[in-house]
Amino acid sequence: MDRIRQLQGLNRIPAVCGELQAIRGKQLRREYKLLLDTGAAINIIKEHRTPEFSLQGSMFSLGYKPCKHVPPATPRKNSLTVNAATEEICVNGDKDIKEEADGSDRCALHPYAGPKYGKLCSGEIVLPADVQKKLKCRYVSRGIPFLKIAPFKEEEAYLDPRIVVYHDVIYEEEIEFLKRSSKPMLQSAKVRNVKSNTEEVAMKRVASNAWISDQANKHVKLLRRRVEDMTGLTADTSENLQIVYYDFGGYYIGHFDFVKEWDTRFLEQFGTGNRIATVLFYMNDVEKGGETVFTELDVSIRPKKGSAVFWYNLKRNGKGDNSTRHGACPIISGKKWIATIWLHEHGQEFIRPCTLLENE
Ligand SMILES: O=C(O)CCC(=O)C(=O)O
Repeated sequence: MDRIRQLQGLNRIPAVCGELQAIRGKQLRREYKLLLDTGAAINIIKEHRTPEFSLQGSMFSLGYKPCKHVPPATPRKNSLTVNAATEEICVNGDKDIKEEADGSDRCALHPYAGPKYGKLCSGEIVLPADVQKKLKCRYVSRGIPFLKIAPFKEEEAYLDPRIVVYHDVIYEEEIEFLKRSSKPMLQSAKVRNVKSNTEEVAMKRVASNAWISDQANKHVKLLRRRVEDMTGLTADTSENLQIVYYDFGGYYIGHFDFVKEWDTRFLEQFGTGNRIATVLFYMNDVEKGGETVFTELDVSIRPKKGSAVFWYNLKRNGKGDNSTRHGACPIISGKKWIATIWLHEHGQEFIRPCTLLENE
């Protein structure tokens, strides 16, 4: 029952329904009752666990109400079918539950998830081999004297738009500091409601977060400096460091990091322009799930402790790049800690000069 106690300790619990099938070793069957913090619904998790936890042709869904079980047509070894019916993660509890003719609820694809979120998370879609073979790894020093001794290990995840992963760029001591200092401040993570111009807890995102504003702290200072070396951009106008913690079942469906042009109120609040780029540090390995997926590009990045992913959210012409829609896959086993820095437009004028070309 430890897992359930752990879940009940959360501010907000995503109900998890589904059947997981173990494919190796001795099977243990467990039934769990989940009480939602709303008190409104009870869900049951049926789990078959083995010491080597693995899943086969299973169905997994997140929501306030149990989803209709439709067995997958062709169960695949070692894979997780997110929802056999829609082949997408379904997020109930929002307005997006469709009523079936027979009156039952059915998981409906969240309109903002992006068409491939579920398939990328289940591993059904992977980056095509012809795209993959063009990707390279390299050492990068960018003429910075210190980096000549200790260059960054850069791995391309996608070429256009460019998404790169830097390995071993956040260290144990820094990770421990960030986890320790953010833990007492963690709260249910919010998303922006454009209509009300407020931040609110929503089923699009199930995670906890905290903001580290202590720019004077030596770890934060060093990390920001490293971000500048990695990206070549200035972090002077960036937002505070955001620490995000996902527990079992936590996720963030497909979304953009840039602010839409018409959301002028939000842009004005920043006062430093739009979020030109994102740097996302992984602070632990995740046992199963938790990949960062780019739903328009078929890119899936597995969290690896110490690495960081970097991409531009804006094109050179200042417009939001719609191909950067991304999300965090549900945590199937384990937990996930990340630290994010959003770099802003102001101060980058000479570093990344703009263009008037429509497509650049
Ligand atoms: O957790 C991840 O992998 C993605 C997080 C994210 O997209 C965000 O916090 O905006």
